[in-house]
Order: sequence, then structure tokens, then C-alpha cells
Amino acid sequence: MVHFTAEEKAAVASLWAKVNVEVAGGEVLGRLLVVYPWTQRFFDTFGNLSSETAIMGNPKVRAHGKKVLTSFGNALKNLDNLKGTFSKLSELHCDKLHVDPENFRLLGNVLVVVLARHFGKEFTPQVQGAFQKLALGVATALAHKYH
Ligand code: HNI
Repeated sequence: MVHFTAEEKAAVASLWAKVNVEVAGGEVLGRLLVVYPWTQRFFDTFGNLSSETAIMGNPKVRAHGKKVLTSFGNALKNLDNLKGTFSKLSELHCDKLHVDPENFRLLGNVLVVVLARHFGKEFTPQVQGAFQKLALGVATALAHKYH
């Protein structure tokens, strides 16, 4: 289980309070689909994903990115129980969606990159480290129910 120090908890909470999940969510999912094109296979009902411009402007990508990042935000309130918090979603992604859990780690990394771009100098090495830990914790929790 990942453990967060009081400093790490404070760092992720104060940054997350400033994140616009709608904007950042669309960007994170869009960039995932651009940079790791094999992830597009899970979203074949999303319409046009034929180019970077198409992906980044696709309303379904934006809407789903918002949903994913809103769900990721639940981690912030449950830092001491990530596995319990994401157990239903882990079952869904495993049993119904068949998403390879490696993709959760990829999405976490893309999230860190997007936050670094949005926040610039405010995204200090301490904040970055805390977020990387959080992203890994969420990815591990989402992978927990895989069998
Ligand atoms: Ni994910 C649906 C949360 C990563 C593919 N996903 C969801 C839903 C939530 C969610 C919430 C909606 C569930 C519902 O309808 O009950 N996904 C998350 C979170 C992460 C994540 C918190 C990582 C932090 N999902 C990923 C990744 C992929 C992915 C990395 C694939 C690359 N998710 C899906 C697909 C669906 C989905 C596919 C169903 C989409 C649809 O509506 O058709």
C-alpha cells in the first residue's frame, strides 16, 4: 500500500483544488490517445480519432476525460484507502472493459505531464513526487481486482 506523508497530502490537495477537471481531463485523455495510439482501440465508439486535431477536438474524448479525472479526484479524499475506493472500477475495467492495467500507469504519467504544463513553476519537485506517487497508487488500486 502506498503511504502519504502529511506534506504529500497537503501538496496534492492544494494543487488539486486548482485543477479544472473538465479542461485537464479532456487534455489528459486526448494526449493519451495521441501519444499511445494503441489505447484508441478501447474507444471505437468515440467517432473521429484519425489525427491529433480530431482527437483533441473530439467532444466524446473531452466528456470521457472529465469523467475519468473526476473519478481520479475521489482518490484525494481517500488517500488511505485507494484500493477500496477503486475496487468497483477495477472490476469494471477488468471484467467488462478488458483494459490492460498497464494503461492506467500510462494515463497517470500523462496526467503528471499535463499538470506540469498547466502549473509551471508551481509544480515543484515535491508536488511532482507526491503526484507521481498518487498516480501510481490509483493505477495499482485499479489493477487490484485483475485476475
Ligand atoms: Ni476508465 C469508463 C475511470 C483509466 C478505458 N473509466 C470509466 C468510467 C470511469 C473510469 C469512472 C465510467 C464507469 C461507468 O460508466 O460506470 N478510468 C477511470 C480512471 C482511470 C481510468 C479513474 C485512471 C486513472 N480507462 C482508463 C484507461 C482506459 C480506460 C487508461 C483505456 C486506455 N474507461 C475506459 C473505457 C470506459 C471507461 C473504455 C468505458 C467508456 C464508455 O463509456 O464506453
